[in-house]
Amino acid sequence: MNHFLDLPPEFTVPERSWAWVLPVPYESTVSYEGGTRKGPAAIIEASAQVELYDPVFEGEPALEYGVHTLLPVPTNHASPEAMVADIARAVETCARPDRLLVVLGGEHTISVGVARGLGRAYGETFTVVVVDAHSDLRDEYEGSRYSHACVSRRLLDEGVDSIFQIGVRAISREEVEFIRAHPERLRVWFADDVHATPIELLLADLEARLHGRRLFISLDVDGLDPSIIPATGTPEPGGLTWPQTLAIVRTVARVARVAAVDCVELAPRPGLHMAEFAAARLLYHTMNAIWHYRSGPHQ
Ligand SMILES: [Mn+2]
Repeated sequence: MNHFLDLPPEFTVPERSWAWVLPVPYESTVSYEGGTRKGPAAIIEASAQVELYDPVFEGEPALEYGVHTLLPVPTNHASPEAMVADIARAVETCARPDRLLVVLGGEHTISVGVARGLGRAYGETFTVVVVDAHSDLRDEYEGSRYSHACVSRRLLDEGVDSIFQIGVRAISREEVEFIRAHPERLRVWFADDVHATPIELLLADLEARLHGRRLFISLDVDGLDPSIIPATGTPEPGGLTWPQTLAIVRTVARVARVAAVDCVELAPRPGLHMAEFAAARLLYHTMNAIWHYRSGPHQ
């Protein structure tokens, strides 16, 4: 099996690795076009091409912290609920305060299992930062409460205290009403507002609301513009730019206590390697930022 970043073996030893990568190639409720089950393997394969030198942090952080890649969580075909329970168990087993968990999906439903597993492992309430084109706040979609279109709603049910969504640009009327009714638990930056506002205002809002919070970051690749990551089930034009996305993850890493990151909804397409490569690079930079700021004043 391949390892994330394809590091020399001495940097992938579990006990000595700060970052643990957990592949979850789960795909069941995707509504438009499939392929997310192939996401984790594609991201891991593409990650071998990522330069270890990160110009922002002026070093090769992966060679400082080490990256261990776990075996994939097997798909439980019984039901989405059963799969979420399996993911929660795997996450609970791996998650520790002195470790960063990086979960590779699969469809967005897996984030519900990540939230539950983290909650159990830490015995703490979590905040979630979600980069996504969609609000995913439907209570039910196409007959399932565990559809990828219901993820954020289920995260709230899992005891997540609040969700900070960035990049939303496809949303239903009922979701807008739900957001208006729950201002204390939902903060949404629509993509149009991100584009129309100096980035400093968004970053200041992130800092004000997330300072010192225990949280996890959920990166739905469709939050970025499809010109960067076109290989996803439900692409939406007008997404976040690359610099906006990196500035967001760096700020979150600096101000909050990040326990885990997931990357979901990548559906690899032949000939579009740029998509999984961008996802791998985004993850590596996110990991580097969390490592860089891990003992910051908020810890
Ligand atoms: Mn999405």
